[in-house]
Amino acid sequence: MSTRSYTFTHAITRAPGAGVAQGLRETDTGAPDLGLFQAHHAAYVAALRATGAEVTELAALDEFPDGVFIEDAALCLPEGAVVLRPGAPSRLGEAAAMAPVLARFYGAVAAIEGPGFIEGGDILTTGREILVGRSARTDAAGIAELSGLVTPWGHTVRELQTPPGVLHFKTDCSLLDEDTILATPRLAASGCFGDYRVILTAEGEDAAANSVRFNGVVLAPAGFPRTAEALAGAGYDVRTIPNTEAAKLDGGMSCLSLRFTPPD
Ligand code: CIR
Repeated sequence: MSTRSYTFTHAITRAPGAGVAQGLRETDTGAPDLGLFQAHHAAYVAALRATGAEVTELAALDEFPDGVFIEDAALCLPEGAVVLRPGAPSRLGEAAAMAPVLARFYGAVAAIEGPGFIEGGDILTTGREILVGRSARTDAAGIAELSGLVTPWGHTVRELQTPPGVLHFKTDCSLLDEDTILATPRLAASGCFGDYRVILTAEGEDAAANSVRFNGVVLAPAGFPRTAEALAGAGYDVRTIPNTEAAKLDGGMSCLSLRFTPPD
């Protein structure tokens, strides 16, 4: 089994911008503090870099307050990159901004043209397959178009359902290794993970499910000690990153980067 779904030479991040307080959120728990967000983001970038990866830090996009959540605008696979089509109207333009950036690394940059929608937060690439959760942001047409693009690259797309009221599929899960997924009890209970090994987030710690395996480490949001302990107990090298400001905008660890190895 390949480790290519979690070992990467590169990552791309986008700085949080001055307008980040205007970012989308399901429940208003107060505006994120830009200075604190920048400090958390710097810790996240440093943790990626500490694994030896080359991290490209893009400047904030002033017109897109959610641009820091760069994962939603593109999907990077070993064979090529896909510019996605966010289902949130205010985020649609973020995707177009990614095309020239991806072209620096990839010969093949495809794009979801629509009419469907698909956001990266709903896509979990496991190495065996690409799981995509239908959600308020990702519809069947978007998933079908993605499938049409990546099937010729040798990937299999499996459509699933993001739990109702949950922003993205990966709000509730993350890949830990080729066989193992970290998931909330509510998502795991749907049975969608079949014969993958599933590690559950601890009670009251659903927000820890949006962690990210990157090379030798698992970046997990700080503040969820029992889940971090379970991961460490299972042998993962956990690095906790403060995430209070991104969390006010429903963001976690995976949304803050694109992770990939450019083709030779
Ligand atoms: C949004 O609602 O689109 C942003 N405020 C949060 C996006 C989080 N992205 C992700 O989980 N992949």
